[in-house]
Amino acid sequence: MLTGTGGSRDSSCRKVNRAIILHCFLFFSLSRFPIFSFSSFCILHSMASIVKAILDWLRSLFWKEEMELTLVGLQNSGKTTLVNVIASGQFTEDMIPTVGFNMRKVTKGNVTMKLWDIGGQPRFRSMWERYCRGVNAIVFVIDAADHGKLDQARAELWSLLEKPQLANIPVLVLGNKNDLDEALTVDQLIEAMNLQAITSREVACYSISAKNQVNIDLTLKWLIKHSSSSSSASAGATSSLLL
Ligand SMILES: Nc1nc2c(ncn2[C@@H]2O[C@H](COP(=O)(O)OP(=O)(O)OP(=O)(O)O)[C@@H](O)[C@H]2O)c(=O)[nH]1
Ligand SMILES: [Mg+2]
Repeated sequence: MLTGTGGSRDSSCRKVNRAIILHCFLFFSLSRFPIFSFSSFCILHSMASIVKAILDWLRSLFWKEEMELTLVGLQNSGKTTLVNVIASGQFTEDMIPTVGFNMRKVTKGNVTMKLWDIGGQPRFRSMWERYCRGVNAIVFVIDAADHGKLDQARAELWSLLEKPQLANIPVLVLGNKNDLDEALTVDQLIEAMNLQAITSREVACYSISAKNQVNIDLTLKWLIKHSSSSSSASAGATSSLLL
């Protein structure tokens, strides 16, 4: 099932409509009573906003979330670059291929993400499954501009997803390097990776550029949605497939 951005826009419109109706109802109900004037309505409204702000602040103090994610994908696809961009917002051109794995903890708001970044060279691929077990989500990064490696990327993705230990773990497929002219679009990537054929788990696919920081916020949003407390939430984005 394809879900579009329209879904999330509709829901925020509904929220705004509900808020307007609630405010009108409150105002007209209170104005029937002589002691409630427009100014008392405004005072009540500001008090409610202050209480809400205090509750939000208290919630942010006590509500902390931890999640684990594993990034896999062929060598040179941009996994380590993406982790650096998520962690520090910095793009570094000269990257050293990852030997084995890196682990990085990144905190975004109330969510602390433990990011396992595994080397993509053939000799490290046998480690992928082990590091993907039990994580909240698997992030499979593809160099969308490297057409020569797409078949290999698809084979590795499917081989990983067939592992029984990884059943049901949500997967985010990222077509990186969309700043390059030859990069596949998200629809081309969905087709090239045969993502429509995945029926037993949630899959989303975004086109990103770690270099130009394109769709990094969308990626983070999807990841945070899959932290343990909110893992039942569905991904609502242009290229999400809920299969
Ligand atoms: N043009 C472009 N280049 C990128 C982008 N992201 C990463 N790169 C470059 O791609 C190369 C490989 O990046 P890495 O992050 O080392 O790739 P990796 O997937 O971690 O590679 P391994 O550690 O060997 O598995 C580096 O030269 C990066 O600068 C991007 O969005 N656009
Ligand atoms: Mg790396």
